[in-house]
Amino acid sequence: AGRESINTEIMTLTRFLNEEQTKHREATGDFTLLCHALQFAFKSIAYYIRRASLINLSGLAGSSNTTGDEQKKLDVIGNDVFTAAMRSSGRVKVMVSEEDEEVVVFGNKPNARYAVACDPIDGSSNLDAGVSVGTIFGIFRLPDDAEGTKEDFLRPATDLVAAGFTMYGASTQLVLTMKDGPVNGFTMDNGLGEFILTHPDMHMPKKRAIYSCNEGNSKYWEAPVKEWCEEMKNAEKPYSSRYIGSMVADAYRTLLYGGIFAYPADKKSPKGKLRILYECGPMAMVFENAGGQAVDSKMRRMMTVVPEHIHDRSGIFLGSYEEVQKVIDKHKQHG
Ligand code: AHM
Ligand code: MG
Repeated sequence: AGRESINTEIMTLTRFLNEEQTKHREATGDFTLLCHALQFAFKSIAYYIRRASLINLSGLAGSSNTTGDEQKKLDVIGNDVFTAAMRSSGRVKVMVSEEDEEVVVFGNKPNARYAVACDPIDGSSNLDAGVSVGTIFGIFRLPDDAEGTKEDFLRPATDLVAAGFTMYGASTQLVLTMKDGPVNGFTMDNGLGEFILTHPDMHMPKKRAIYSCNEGNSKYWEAPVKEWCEEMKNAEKPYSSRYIGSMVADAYRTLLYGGIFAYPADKKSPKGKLRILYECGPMAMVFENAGGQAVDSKMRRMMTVVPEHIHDRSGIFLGSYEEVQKVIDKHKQHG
């Protein structure tokens, strides 16, 4: 019988984080500890999503089971797991979650120097159908005298020290990038219970491949967006289209295969749908660091857009450098 070849030198996320820390002599280890807490949150959320239909977590929050126990919707569980992990890390001063109207302040622990923005389970309308969902996160380093308020988040994504997302799909994927750094992709090995570095230094294709947008909204789109989309369909070799309706899944595919993901602002949603702080900004950082581009519906670089409120929305075009450039050029033509 053939012996299984076993790689005993794998790069786990834990090892990766340790090696990153030793590269920075001034590092205190606080960021590494925060990442360990993130890692635990991802593992837990992945676990609960996999078990969801077995242990009856799907469906709406507030409904009760036969014994009258309160049932929590997965959205709520995801948020609770994430919040608990951030709190217990002792390194996070303040957090914004899509699930909470206000910022969550963890109090004045001496080593809490970070602010974390997250969408714990993005794409949750897909959950009950078993379609991939994920967690999106962005991390800011706070000044030493920061109080931990919502103002700490009203900054552009260029201020993020790290960002990324997970996708709970056929396997659990984690995409992580640091400021001006490479983009690294990890895959969860369920047997080991570890994220393994499977996609080091990701670079996305410069052009073509798949376009991804909700064309059901095209009636409401502005003229340049309509034209841009028509041109992809009428190209000599028309583009392929895929739309899952889970940003993490649509973005992950776009990152690997190339193309563009768009959720433009339109006549129905003049501000767009997706959130600047914990959807657009972190994704823009990942795509730029992988060689792509990201702009909002006014064709501003997404990473420079500053939200006025923590839950502000924006239109977004995100993808291969040249594919996003086509959208920008189309808008310029229209003046
Ligand atoms: P959510 O945060 O409420 O899950 O909404 C965000 C999701 C994204 O994952 C996805 O890109 C988009 O909404 C899909 O929207 P639509 O159903 O309008 O196409
Ligand atoms: Mg979301």
